[in-house]
Amino acid sequence: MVNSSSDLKHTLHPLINQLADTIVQTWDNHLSLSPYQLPEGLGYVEGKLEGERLTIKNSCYKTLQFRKMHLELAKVGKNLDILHCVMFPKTHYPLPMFGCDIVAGKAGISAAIVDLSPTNEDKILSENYQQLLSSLGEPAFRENRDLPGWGDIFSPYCLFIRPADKEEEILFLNRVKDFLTIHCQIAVESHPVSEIEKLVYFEGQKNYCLQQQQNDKTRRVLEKAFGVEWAENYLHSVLFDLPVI
Ligand code: BLA
Repeated sequence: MVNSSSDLKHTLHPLINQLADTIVQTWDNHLSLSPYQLPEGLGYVEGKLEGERLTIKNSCYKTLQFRKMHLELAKVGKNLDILHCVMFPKTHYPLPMFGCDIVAGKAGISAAIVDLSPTNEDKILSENYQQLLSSLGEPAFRENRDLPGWGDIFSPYCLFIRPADKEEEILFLNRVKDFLTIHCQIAVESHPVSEIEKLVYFEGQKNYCLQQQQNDKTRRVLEKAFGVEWAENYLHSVLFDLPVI
């Protein structure tokens, strides 16, 4: 089992590998990373029930501004590859949630999504985020996908597409890098809020996590490989856990 986690990487869709490297490099360029300890036994997991084998590799960090920065790479059977990434700010920093998901099947990437999702009272990104995100210009992708009902957590800058070709895949990768760079730059210059205001950001993060937990597509993949109880625990304690306040 010694090499299994590095082996996984080489079997994934090239965009997932490239994006995983870009995410960690961008984090490392802007922030001072410390390791984040995931719950025991949930860093590298393999499951197989009635369905196909599911292999998951998690990397997790924390910084002064972020409670948890989670990057997950997963492979389901031979043909379904997933990248999942969420940055959870500490609740006394007035910062949105960064989230990114890529799902690649036999026919290529079916879903690529990235957003900076507001957690403040009005659920509107602050002026500094809006200005920098607007300055990136309108993204030009041929196939935009519709958000599901629980997707009301996402901002107007949310990008949810099916890339049409390699060029669009690289365009998406660069867009994610731009979102991350903006987020890291604003985060390092941000100041903590009061104990009272912190509750607003806690509620915002709670709402984000509760909505994400309603994604049946994620839940189904996990349930098929690990069972209902394991999937529920994983969704609550690793993918979308709530901070302790
Ligand atoms: C969709 N997520 C999906 C799909 C699968 C997964 C199989 C369907 C793909 C498609 O419709 O083409 C599966 N995603 C997973 C699994 C994990 C995962 C198993 O992350 C983890 C182990 N999802 C997120 C985050 C976002 C997100 C952070 O985890 C956004 C920031 C979004 N995924 C997201 C959305 C859909 C999706 C919006 C489409 C859901 C729908 O159309 O109903």
